[in-house]
Amino acid sequence: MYEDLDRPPLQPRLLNRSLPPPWREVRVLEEIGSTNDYVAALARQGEREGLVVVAEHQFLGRGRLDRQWVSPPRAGLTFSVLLRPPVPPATRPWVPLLLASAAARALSQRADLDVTLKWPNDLQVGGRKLGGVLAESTGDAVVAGFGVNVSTRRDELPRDDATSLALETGDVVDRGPVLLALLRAMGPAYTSWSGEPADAARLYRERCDTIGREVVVTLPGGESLEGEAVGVDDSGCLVIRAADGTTTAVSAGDVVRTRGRPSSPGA
Ligand code: BT5
Repeated sequence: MYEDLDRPPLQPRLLNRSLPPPWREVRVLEEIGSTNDYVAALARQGEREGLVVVAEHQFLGRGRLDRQWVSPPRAGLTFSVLLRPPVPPATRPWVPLLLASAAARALSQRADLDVTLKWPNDLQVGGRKLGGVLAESTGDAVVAGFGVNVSTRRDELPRDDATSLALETGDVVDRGPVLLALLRAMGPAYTSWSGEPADAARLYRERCDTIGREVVVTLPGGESLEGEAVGVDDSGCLVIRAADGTTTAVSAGDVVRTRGRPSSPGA
């Protein structure tokens, strides 16, 4: 029995019915430190691509740059997928971004919301963080971990600018159908991808709400860069144009948007 009626457990049998390729299996774990660590360990042991591991409770969830991903049991979706994309190593970083673009589209349709991407890997609604993606690779495997807040209440979220599907829609949202919608969007996006960075970049730009905004980007070393985010190039870097007209392509960092609305999101 579970006590919170808004948070029913996932049903592996339903989740494993009619999964599109490349997904082979959705494995539901009751509790694990990090689904990314679990899947990466399996990848190193030779696990084939197409495994999806979901945790009902993840107690050591990781974000980028040693940050944490926190979510109460069964409040959100915390899962990782294993892929072995037949593309050169330099192209692999596009795989999680391609999946994130498909995820944003699926969440938008499913919940009737405008879910966009904040560069590089946030799923957001109106500037509020709904989810995030942590991509890691081991050998030729890509492990893409997704955290999505589903029934999470305001007092359970770690930041004021975080949100959940329930908070945005005002409805009770069941995680099972949301996970299926995500996998059904991400599977075909992956299998139909040409492997060309430019094709993944086009899909990513269509969903990226950072482009066209005035931003401050904090770089991993602590420095920051200010200017207009004018695009995301074909290697996934955010291109910033400073007030003096110089442009810089940034490969990692955190974006704080200061103002501006994208004039044409696909540009
Ligand atoms: C991310 O990192 O947004 C990537 C999160 C990926 C989590 C998934 S869950 C399944 C898989 N297994 C893992 O161990 N991880 C992946 P980043 O951009 O670094 O954002 C982390 C920051 O987001 C934290 O420092 C908090 O400020 C904030 N944060 C933590 N939990 C959050 C939540 N539930 N909702 C919104 N923001 C959150």
